[in-house]
Amino acid sequence: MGAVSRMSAACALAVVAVLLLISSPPAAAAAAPELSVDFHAASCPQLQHIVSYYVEDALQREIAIAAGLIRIFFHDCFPQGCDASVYLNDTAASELRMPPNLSLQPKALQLVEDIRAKVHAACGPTVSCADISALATRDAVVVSGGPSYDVLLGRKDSLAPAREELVLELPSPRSSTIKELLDGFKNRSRGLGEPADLVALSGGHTVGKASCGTFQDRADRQEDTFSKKLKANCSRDSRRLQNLDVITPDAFDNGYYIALTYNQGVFTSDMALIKDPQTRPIVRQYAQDKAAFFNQFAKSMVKLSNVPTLRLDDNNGEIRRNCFASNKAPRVVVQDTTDDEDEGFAASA
Ligand SMILES: *[C@@H]1O[C@H](CO)[C@@H](O)[C@H](O)[C@H]1NC(C)=O
Ligand SMILES: *[C@@H]1O[C@H](CO)[C@@H](O)[C@H](O)[C@H]1NC(C)=O
Ligand SMILES: *[C@@H]1O[C@H](CO)[C@@H](O)[C@H](O)[C@H]1NC(C)=O
Ligand SMILES: CC(=O)N[C@H]1CO[C@H](CO)[C@@H](O)[C@@H]1O
Repeated sequence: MGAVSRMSAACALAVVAVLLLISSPPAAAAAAPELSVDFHAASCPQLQHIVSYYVEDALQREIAIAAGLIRIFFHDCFPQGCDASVYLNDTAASELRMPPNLSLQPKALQLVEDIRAKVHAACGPTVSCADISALATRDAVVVSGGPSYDVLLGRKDSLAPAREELVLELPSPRSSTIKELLDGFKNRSRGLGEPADLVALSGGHTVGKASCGTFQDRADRQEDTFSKKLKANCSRDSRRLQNLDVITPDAFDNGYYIALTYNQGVFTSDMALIKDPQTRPIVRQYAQDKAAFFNQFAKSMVKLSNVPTLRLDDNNGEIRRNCFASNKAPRVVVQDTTDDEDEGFAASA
């Protein structure tokens, strides 16, 4: 990820910018409702270059943003499908104010909004915050050393935050039973109910950090040397951030699973993975075989991005002009139109 690839990305952007000047932008074609990898190929050919350029640039300055993006994506997609509902922070019902948010990283949220502004400047308002968040997350996984995977595009942004009951189904780091965790993962047809999905997606912790409050239950149990160290470190500095992968905190690799085989999991939910006979063999497999983890992580991320839309507006949302706020006033009634594919454009007029 050195100067060369940054330069070629910059050149690609320059070339695209020139092309844009000499060709008129494509008409706002009616979008097909099906998601596809090349959904924006005609309307925003430079999309993937723009996203990867700015993600790489941000991660070179601060690698911790990778964990922030992965976590935000999970919190966005898990409750009601990937719709950038978690980004809305201009309403009292904002998901960012709900307990499971565990302080989503403001810098990572802001990065997606900054990239949205670049994409819309280049292509017009044709790409949703949900699509940009999905691409930025995939790029963050790759830049930090993890596997690549295809991202299906063409999603709309929600008009409102997710319902609290759905947000509260996000897995709790204090959860000690695999059954409880799996129940949430497979509930509401989320399609993440295979134990391997739970184990592989927990592997996102390979680059994660957590504040003392989120693992205080484990630290307070003082059940082993590791929990005593966690407690001692938090007593010294309660505002410290604990690495969730204590072996290779900044690299996307299988260090998290290796640490688990030594019972060095930070959350109670991490420890559940190595204690339960259903998930323990999978943890051991990933600890020995990074490729097996990468293979399943890529599959499970695709499944996560396909969690069905549980919104009242189905996928007839909008293309937000600002990821933090809906284009419409809050409380707007979703119109029942026959030509609803372009609602995002209509809404902006
Ligand atoms: C929304 O979040 C962004 C990023 O953290 C922040 O810059 C902005 O001030 C927030 N807006 C509100 C109304 O809280
Ligand atoms: C599963 O969904 C039902 C509603 O369909 C809800 O009442 C229940 O709390 C959910 N369970 C979990 C573990 O998320
Ligand atoms: C506790 O802090 C020490 C000193 O900063 C550090 O070396 C150690 O890795 C920390 N323990 C854990 C479990 O992270
Ligand atoms: C970033 C953010 O808004 N974090 C909030 C998450 O929710 C807790 C309480 O549920 C708030 O205290 C945080 O400010």
